[in-house]
Amino acid sequence: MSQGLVDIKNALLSADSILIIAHTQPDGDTLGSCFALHEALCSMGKNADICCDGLVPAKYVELFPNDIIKTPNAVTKSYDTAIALDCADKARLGKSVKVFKKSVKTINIDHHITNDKFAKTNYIKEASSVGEIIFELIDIMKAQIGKAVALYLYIAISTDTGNFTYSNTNKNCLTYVSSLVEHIDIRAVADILFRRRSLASTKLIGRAISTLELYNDGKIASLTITQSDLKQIGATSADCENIVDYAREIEQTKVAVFFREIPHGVKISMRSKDEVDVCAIAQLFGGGGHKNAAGCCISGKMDDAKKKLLGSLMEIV
Ligand SMILES: [Mn+2]
Repeated sequence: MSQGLVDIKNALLSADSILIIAHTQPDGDTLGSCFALHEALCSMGKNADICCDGLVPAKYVELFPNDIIKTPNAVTKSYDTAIALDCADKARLGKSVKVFKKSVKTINIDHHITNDKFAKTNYIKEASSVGEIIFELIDIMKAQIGKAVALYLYIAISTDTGNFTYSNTNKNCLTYVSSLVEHIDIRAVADILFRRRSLASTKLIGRAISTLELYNDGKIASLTITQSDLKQIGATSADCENIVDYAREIEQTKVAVFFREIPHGVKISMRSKDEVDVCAIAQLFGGGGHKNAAGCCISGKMDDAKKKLLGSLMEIV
């Protein structure tokens, strides 16, 4: 048992009021972790709230009771303890940073090894997800794991591991999830998380695939969406998420690129396989990311942006 987590358990169980903070542009891990901890603390009679500078994404709305989350502006009282979950740095708190700073005790639980330890108490551990760490914390707290906690932890762990397929999927998280499944209808939840999309994003995938272009013997595959595509289909930028994967999944693709027209320029998402470093290419254009997943923006017209980016890519692939 980790002493760091025991200290956090003691801090939470002796706190008068606790504010749990999710990161901006919240994802399944930060939301699932916040709601699981909130539910566990409330079940033990603690006074806890959740705060987030950002809306719950449409696809998660039915999984999380929306009236529990407070926006930073709606937080009027002060909490003696604030705990940030899945935030690699203070900037990820967004406007919630002002309520975080007001608390006497601040705690930061995260699984990004780049975390800059911005709180007074920091617990940074390499784990599949923060959900995995919250499972351990709830276990140490000896809180009951019922339907709600099981659902939230499953959402956190399954989304951050790409439905248990990414390289961060480990024995720990699979063991924990195996003890959660008796409480949840895994097929129904997985349907919502992984096998359902809006009509607009379905139409957008079709439009994007119809623009497929191949370069360097198919090692580079690109997809393109313009603002008029979005308008015609009635889709939003949120519907463009993961479109690049349709190019990445082609057998011979080494680098997949998704070009999306934005006001005054082009937003570019890149995915690569193996040793191809698309982060280095993104950095040439002022962007960044990881070796196999990176992005940047290029101002100006679509044709010029494509020419510039593909030109650089063709030199390395
Ligand atoms: Mn995470």
